[in-house]
Amino acid sequence: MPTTLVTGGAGFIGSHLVQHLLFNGHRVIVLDDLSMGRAENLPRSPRLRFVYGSITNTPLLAALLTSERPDYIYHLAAIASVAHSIAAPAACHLVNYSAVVHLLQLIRDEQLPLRKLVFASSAAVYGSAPALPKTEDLPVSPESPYAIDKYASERMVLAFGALHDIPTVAARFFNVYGPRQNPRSPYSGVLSKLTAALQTGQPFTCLGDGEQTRDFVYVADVVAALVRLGEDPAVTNAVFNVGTGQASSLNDVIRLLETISRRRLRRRQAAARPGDIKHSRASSDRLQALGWRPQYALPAGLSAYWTALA
Ligand code: NAD
Ligand code: UD2
Repeated sequence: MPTTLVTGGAGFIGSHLVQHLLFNGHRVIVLDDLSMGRAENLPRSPRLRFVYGSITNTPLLAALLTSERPDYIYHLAAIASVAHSIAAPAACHLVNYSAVVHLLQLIRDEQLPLRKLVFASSAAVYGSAPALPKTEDLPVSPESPYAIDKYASERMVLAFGALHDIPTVAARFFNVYGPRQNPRSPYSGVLSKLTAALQTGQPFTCLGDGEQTRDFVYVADVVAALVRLGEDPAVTNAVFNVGTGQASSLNDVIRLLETISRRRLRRRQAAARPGDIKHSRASSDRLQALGWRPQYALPAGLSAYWTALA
């Protein structure tokens, strides 16, 4: 039975990954400080061990790695907010970069027989350059402390892996959506805000004309991508976009959600966010070459999301 450590496993994407791994027979260790995640997000299972703590607590991390000697590590824990990283760059850097370096050093020093370290990166590394679709070999342009830390971590993970023969991979997520995404922060994913507005009848504020486009990828497809990247031994020392390859405008999303929910959105208009990217779309060719295909086109993903919320 493989043992798998998921940092940030009580969060949005992490909790779906944990559920999938348990279903597929893994023993799963979750390390999460519950700063954004929730213990209730985690399924109950005798094969799940939840460790409450921070990835910046190096002695805790060392003890965990020594005692559990995981076969796989999915490193998802991060302060996943661009706004927070701008407000508190030093504190975010400790979580979003320094902890990654400590993790790598511990993996080497403990001589873990690791089958894969999967690092959760972000499409934010591409910045606001207009080229579309975003292919992995485009020049990056990280424009916030969050994006800079993600890019630096990616490079460190891949370079350190190559230096010490540790199999690694970095996954650049595009706009992930689905159940358990927390709508509370002003910078939460737009889909969590839209569904919350439809559920409560509260107004949704559209920032800009709604014609901005994003590559919205359903969380189950992200989990399938992560597991494929984690468990394919031929995949190592590489970066992969995780997106569908299709872009949809906010206006399209709103129309679809209104149809699916049979509710009418109360919509307010406000100015676009300063520096907002107008269009974003992944090239997912590299991931698709491994046999991964998105199973949820936007209407199917939005339906699954809305049904799960009911
Ligand atoms: P999330 O906030 O729901 O999950 C992150 C988890 O990490 C949370 O459970 C949080 O409590 C935990 N965490 C934060 N700081 C920690 C610390 N110091 N120690 C231990 N745990 C800590 O966010 P998510 O959307 O599930 O994101 C998962 C990963 O994917 C993150 O690395 C994020 O940067 C990346 N990502 C997400 C998206 C997206 O669209 N959701 C896009 C690009 C990248
Ligand atoms: C995503 C990431 C962000 C960063 C960025 C880099 C998420 C949740 N955010 O931001 O962390 O990596 O990409 O490019 O994955 N909007 C509204 N009303 C709202 C909220 C949002 O109109 O209440 C708009 C927003 O202005 C944007 C679009 O919806 O044009 C998508 O917003 P988002 O925050 O979900 O995602 P994005 O791509 O801006």
